[in-house]
Amino acid sequence: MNNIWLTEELHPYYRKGIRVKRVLAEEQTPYQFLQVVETEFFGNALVLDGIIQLTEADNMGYHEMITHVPMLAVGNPRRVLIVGGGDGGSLQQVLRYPSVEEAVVCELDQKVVDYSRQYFPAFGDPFSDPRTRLLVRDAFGYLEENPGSFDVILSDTTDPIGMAERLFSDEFYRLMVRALAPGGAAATQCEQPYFDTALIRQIYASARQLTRHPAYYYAQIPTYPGGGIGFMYVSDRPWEDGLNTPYPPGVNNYLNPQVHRAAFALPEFFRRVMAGE
Ligand code: SPD
Repeated sequence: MNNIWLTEELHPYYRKGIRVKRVLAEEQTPYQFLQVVETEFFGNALVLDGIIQLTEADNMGYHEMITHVPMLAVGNPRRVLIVGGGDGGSLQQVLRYPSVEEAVVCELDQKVVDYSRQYFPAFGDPFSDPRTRLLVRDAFGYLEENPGSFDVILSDTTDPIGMAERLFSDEFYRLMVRALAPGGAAATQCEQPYFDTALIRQIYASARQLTRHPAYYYAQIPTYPGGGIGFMYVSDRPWEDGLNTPYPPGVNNYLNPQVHRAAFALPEFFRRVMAGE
């Protein structure tokens, strides 16, 4: 076993590391420093600007939870928009639904798509599915141009640093909700309760102004800071609508009915934060 560690420092007061076998690819794209590494335990990992985005071993918790919670709540989603998501992990889950007629992926960095297609074959090359439309562009303008258009929107982004910061703003949430069709639902990458409390609270407040049933939920992802990450469910429809919807064809590796319900249970300190107590 060699001694190369990928040490991530997303927060100035916290570090974590995974042991790396070798670097498979690295390139400075027009937007970010992209690496694909082979790790000792987690399989291949996609790393952007030094931050782990996904690994083969534990991405299922992220992609199944960001995707299926809103998709199941809507029931028979036909049009889906993924903001970011150029790795294809969420897209793979979206395309499991026979009801989906079109899945638009609005990803700024073509290189994320290209390298992911090469190094994450388990995603099944969802970009070659005829229902997929890849738009290599910024999502803000696209949301503005498409009010009332999508049954489900997923904001599958990097962390709120640099160019991605705007994707966590009130303005982004306003545009995203405006782009939902009536009865639609969105889920967004919404960070870590311990480290990002103020940001999550601000987003929740914004989502409450815009929709009737926003809710925060959480998934365990060992390679993310704190061992997991949360999502904001944003809709006029309660997330519980999804509890009795049959799963789409294919295999779940993280989501089951118990996990679905439990993901919305918040630890007491964080429940108080969200309740404004
Ligand atoms: N701190 C890491 C957060 C990563 C969120 N993006 C994941 C992209 C997977 N499609």
